Amino acid sequence: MLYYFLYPLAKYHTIFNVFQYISFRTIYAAITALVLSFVMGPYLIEKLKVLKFGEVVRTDGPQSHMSKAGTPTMGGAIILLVVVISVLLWGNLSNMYVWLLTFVTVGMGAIGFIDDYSKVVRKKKGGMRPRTKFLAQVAVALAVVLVLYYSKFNTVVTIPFFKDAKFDLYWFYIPFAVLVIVGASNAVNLTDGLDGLAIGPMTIAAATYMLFAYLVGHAKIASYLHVMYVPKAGELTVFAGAMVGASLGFLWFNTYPAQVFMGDVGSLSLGGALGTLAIITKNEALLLIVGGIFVVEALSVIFQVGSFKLTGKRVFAMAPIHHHYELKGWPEPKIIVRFWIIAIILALLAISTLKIR
Ligand code: 57M
Repeated sequence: MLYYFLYPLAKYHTIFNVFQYISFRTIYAAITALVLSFVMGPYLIEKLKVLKFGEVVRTDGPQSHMSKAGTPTMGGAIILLVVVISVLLWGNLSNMYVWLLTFVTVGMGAIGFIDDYSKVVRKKKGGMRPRTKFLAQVAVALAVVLVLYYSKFNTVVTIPFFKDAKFDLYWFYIPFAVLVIVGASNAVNLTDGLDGLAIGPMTIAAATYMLFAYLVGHAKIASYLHVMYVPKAGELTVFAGAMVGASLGFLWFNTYPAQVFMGDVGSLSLGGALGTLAIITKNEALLLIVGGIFVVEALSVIFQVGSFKLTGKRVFAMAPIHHHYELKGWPEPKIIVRFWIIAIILALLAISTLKIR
């Protein structure tokens, strides 16, 4: 919004020129989101407590988690609010991609909210029916992917590290992109089981796609780096910047020992946003590296359930994999920080694909 009101003033004073620059607006979108989180966080956490939106901890998990019962949850609503306000302030709202990304973020958040609400407030065991939840996620993702597809979005997928490995998926891009968005949304949800475990790698992944959005949206840089140029995708840098600020702001309160959990309202929306960023920046396959922590967490569940069903034996002491390390006796902060370190290494590896191919 500020872009509309303040950039036209450049004809009176050159200082207002800065509002046209994506880099400037991204930095301030991140700072706005961070400051808003700090300011609104304590108030909203208090509100969640008053509303008795407290976590119901499962009794069959690691026993150390029982002390976390009653921690305010659904804090993801703070993240959503802060991202949306920051994007409305600093984004160019005539950009279709900004609206599509906002739609997925808010849409997945709404599904998560309904699920949390039924678990936490209405005390419905297990929350929303998994089938209903999954179909709702598919509907949100499909709506966005169809808009992209019918606006002649590039359906070619590139493979990281291989310059000439390009595949045009044609109409098959539709289910593929839906899978990326829904998969990312659920993988982040599975990861969100220790204090700061999901939001740390999320901050790192959003920062990585913030960089990619800027590069692929800039014709000259894209051509210099030989990456696919995606006209108008540069504006998503501002959105990703807001995600980085909001995630860091949430980490402030969610770091061990957590004062608040994000709930599905946070994990489903952030995961969906990350998947959509990967799609629109045309770095879909790179998400396997950027979001490597989320991928490994999801795979651990797939292997555990698959192995248990087929052979009756477990691969891990407990899935998702962070529970495995907890049961092996690693202190919670050690698991969390080690996962963050791996997320940073993966982000650097992903950035290196710009040169190594
Ligand atoms: C949600 N939710 C956390 C919090 C957070 C298929 C199966 C693997 C599914 C999986 C599952 O349900 N995962 C999705 C995970 C929960 O956190 C809440 O949920 C929100 C995210 N959706 O924001 O509101 C608990 O996680 C802990 N937590 C923290 N700090 C945080 O910042 O400590 C969360 C955020 C919280 C808190 O204790 O209550 C969760 O883990 O439930 N199911 C599982 O993960 C279960 N695994 C399982 O059943 N494994 C079996 C299967 C795969 C065969 C096995 O390995 O044998 C375990 N989860 C728990 N207990 N809690 C089992 C035991």
